[in-house]
Amino acid sequence: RPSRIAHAGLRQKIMSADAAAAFIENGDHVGMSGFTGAGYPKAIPLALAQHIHAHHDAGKPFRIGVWTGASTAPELDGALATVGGMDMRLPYQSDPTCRARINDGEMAYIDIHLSHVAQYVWFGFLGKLNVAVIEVAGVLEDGRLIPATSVGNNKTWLDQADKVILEVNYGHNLGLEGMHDIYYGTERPPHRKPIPMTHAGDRIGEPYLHCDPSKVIAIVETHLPDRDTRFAAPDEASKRIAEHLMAFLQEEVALGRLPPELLPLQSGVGNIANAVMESLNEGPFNNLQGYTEVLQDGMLAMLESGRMSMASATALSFSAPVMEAFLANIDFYRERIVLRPQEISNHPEVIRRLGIIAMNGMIEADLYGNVNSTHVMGTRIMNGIGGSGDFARNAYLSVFMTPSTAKGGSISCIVPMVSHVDHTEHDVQIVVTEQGLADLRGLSPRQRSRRIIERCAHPDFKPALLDYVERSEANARAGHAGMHTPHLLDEALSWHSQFEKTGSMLKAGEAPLS
Ligand code: 0RQ
Repeated sequence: RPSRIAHAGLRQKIMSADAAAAFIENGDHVGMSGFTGAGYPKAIPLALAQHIHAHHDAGKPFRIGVWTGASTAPELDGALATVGGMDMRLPYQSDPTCRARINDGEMAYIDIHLSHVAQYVWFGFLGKLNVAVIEVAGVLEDGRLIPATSVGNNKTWLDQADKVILEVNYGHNLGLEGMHDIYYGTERPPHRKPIPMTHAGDRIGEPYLHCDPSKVIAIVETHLPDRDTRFAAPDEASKRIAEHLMAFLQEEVALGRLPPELLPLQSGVGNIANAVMESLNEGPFNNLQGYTEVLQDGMLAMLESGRMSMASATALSFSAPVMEAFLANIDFYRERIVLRPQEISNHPEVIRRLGIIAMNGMIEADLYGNVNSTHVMGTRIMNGIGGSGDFARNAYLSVFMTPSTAKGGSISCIVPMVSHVDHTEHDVQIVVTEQGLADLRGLSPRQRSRRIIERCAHPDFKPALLDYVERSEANARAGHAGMHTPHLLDEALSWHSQFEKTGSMLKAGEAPLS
């Protein structure tokens, strides 16, 4: 096969994954590529996990800090978490082993807004980045890099790290070349300039990543596929959520609050978000645009059908069959997809200017519209906030979706008070469950509580929620608390504590807890 490393000097740096991994030292901060299972290094993290394992076997300490774009895959997060090789992980993960280690207290995790990560590193907030490990599709003659299926924080890692290790993955289709738009105009304050973007599809940068060849200490050649991100066929609850949302969007168009082609769409991770995209593909809107961070199967289908004219993202996270269809038609998609660094795909300035419709999943919402996206029962991390906060706070419309119950109906996803807050009442406009949609715009807290219970709560939990609200208000009227956001402080989190004790929230509030 012809070499994908056109730079003669860099060709001298080719070595095995094992030899490359040996450059990474105990205590290093390592910036790895990868965003929602796309474009992450595959051979080096596996080799590194073996090195770490061997050190631990010999009684020697070896743990590193791992910074990425977002979630990766078993070869990276899974392998390093399994050997206890990470002392710090940021900014987002979704790997089961990694999650278990964090929740067991064996490794630290910092859950950061995805748009913040690059600038935190430029500002020096996270300390020195020692090594960058970046997967790319190829290296040009002058040392610039052809990005792979995600951009994430790669520009920043390449710029900020002392040493660079590249994985050149021949499995990535070279038709990706030209799909990326790497913007090099971001400065540190006080020298920042407006980001020159007024449409979701604007190209404001260049198709390649800059890389100082003198920093490259190793190159590993691979031929390995990205994670196969499978989506479940939409279930009844997802279909109902999508229906409520479609009806709402049509009404907003009828009221003149949205143009007929809507505004650029952001769609979160997971099955529900994917199901909503599938519904949008069935009509009635045309000429849609995407301005999102992850392009999943659902949005690609909209590009294919012509329902969506273009989409901007930072990563391609497809199931294997959809990836195959994408590659078979890559020239078509190159005209319609722009892949950007995550500091731009998730930039508050751009999101506010374009007027994004943000649609994200959640774990629970409370009566007043606060949303928990990250913690089960307030203490156990699920994935992380990801980009949901970047979008929710700055969106034209911010929508949060969940089935009304979880775990076979034993948990209400509408609770008196959320057990952890990611998105405050100020950043949440629309809450949707399969029961219905609550439009919270222009409502005071007490109005919101009634609307959320009426529209979104499951019938099994409605009476107890209403009872909680009424008793909270009575308590406030009696002068024991405030009427602005009434709560019974002793009871506000009792649904969660009851779940922890009994495995169910059903009958919460009916009997005092022992
Ligand atoms: O657990 O898999 O063990 O059954 O949470 O729940 O209903 O499958 O929903 O796949 O849409 O994920 C918030 C996690 C929802 C996701 C979250 C349990 C439930 C199940 C998953 P099991 P579902 P989804 C851009 C945007 C934050 C990041 C983000 C997420 C599991 O949307 O990570 O938005 N969001 N990024 O059983 C206990 C509850 C529960 C509950 C659900 N109330 N209590 N468990 N579950 N509700 C993309 C990026 O940023 C990269």
